Amino acid sequence: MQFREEMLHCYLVGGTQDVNHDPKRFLNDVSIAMDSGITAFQYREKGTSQLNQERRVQLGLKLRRLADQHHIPLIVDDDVELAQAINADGIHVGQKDQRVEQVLAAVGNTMFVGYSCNQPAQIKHANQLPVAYVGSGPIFPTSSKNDADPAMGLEKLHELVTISTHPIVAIGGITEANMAQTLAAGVAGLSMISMILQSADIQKTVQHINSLY
Ligand code: 3NM
Repeated sequence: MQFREEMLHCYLVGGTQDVNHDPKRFLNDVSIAMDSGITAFQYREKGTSQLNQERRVQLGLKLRRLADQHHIPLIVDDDVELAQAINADGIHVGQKDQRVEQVLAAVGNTMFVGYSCNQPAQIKHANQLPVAYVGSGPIFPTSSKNDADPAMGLEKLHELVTISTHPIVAIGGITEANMAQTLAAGVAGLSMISMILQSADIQKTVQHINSLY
């Protein structure tokens, strides 16, 4: 699937570690989020995850079918082998992951690449690369990522937006209370784990996010 900037509008990230290590609940919640209108999904099996690579591929293939049914892109976090095994549309690479140049070379034009940048120098580096989008965060404090950097706040986010030639999706601590201000910093979209996966009403939350556009 070809990358389009609108895919960043309501970009859900998640893995089984975000739903009490319960793969059934994970697939069910992701499916509800897709039915409700998320515009992209990133499979991020991280940290305390107990799933081995074989189970990641099995789960990833189910996510592939769900994403196809909903015509939204499936993106894999930091694992070229898994992304290729499940025919992902995109791959997301962080600063602490495999080098972005290596990933770009490995996937060629079979997948689009997203890249995490939260410093001006990193954005300038990304400007030189054929990445599809940049993810910047954390904007606010978050408990969903163990090794997250300190929260940057909205002024710094806006500074990054002014430097980047790629569309930026904001991530980290985004809630229904701060999402409108975050979007007003000039980003192309909002990315979140807990606002959606911990929501008491996933459909209502996704619709609320999409009402900003
Ligand atoms: N990446 P929540 S923050 C996956 O700063 C991830 O790059 C981040 O979770 C970054 O929406 C983050 O629950 C966690 O705060 C986002």
